[in-house]
Amino acid sequence: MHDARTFWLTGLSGAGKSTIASALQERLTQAGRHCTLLDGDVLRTGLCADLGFSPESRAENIRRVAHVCKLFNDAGVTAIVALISPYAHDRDKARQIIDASKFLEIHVATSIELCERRDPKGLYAKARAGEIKQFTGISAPYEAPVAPSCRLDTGQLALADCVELLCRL
Ligand code: GGZ
Repeated sequence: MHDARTFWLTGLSGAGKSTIASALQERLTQAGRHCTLLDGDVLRTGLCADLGFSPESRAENIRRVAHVCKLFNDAGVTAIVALISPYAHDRDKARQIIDASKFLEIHVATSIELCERRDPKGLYAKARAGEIKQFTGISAPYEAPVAPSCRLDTGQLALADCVELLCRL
């Protein structure tokens, strides 16, 4: 029996976090592992619908999600998180809440140039035009992990390779 852990994917909007997270979920499920996907985009329509993008709101977002991960891990379910989670301090708190031995910090390290070129939802264009404030990478900081469990650059790696690397952790 595998120990349930938390794969915490951090990176810019458009970096590929959600795509990798859902491919990993499919792969683990096929292998018979119980797992759940916690995607920032989705959580912000429900559990975290009251939160914005100030540093305080992001900290609260991450705190809530970390507690949910802990509940899942304690119940034997692996959690796969896709959150920008731009502040190192907030990710460190998530690591403490979840348990350092179960927390895998995955940096989806796609360059901002590529994320902005992809701009699947047009958010970078809006941020550049000043229509979205505090946008990560444009008008709000992103603090890259210093020593992540794994770094994935979707400009260099295919999706299947990303999943393979995560399965080896
Ligand atoms: C960053 C924003 C912002 C601002 C809206 N900054 O790529 P998406 O569009 O689909 O997912 C992003 C989502 C970010 O939510 P998170 O919960 O992951 O953020 S955090 O961990 O920092 O709390 C993005 C969209 O919301 N979005 N405004 N200002 N991303």
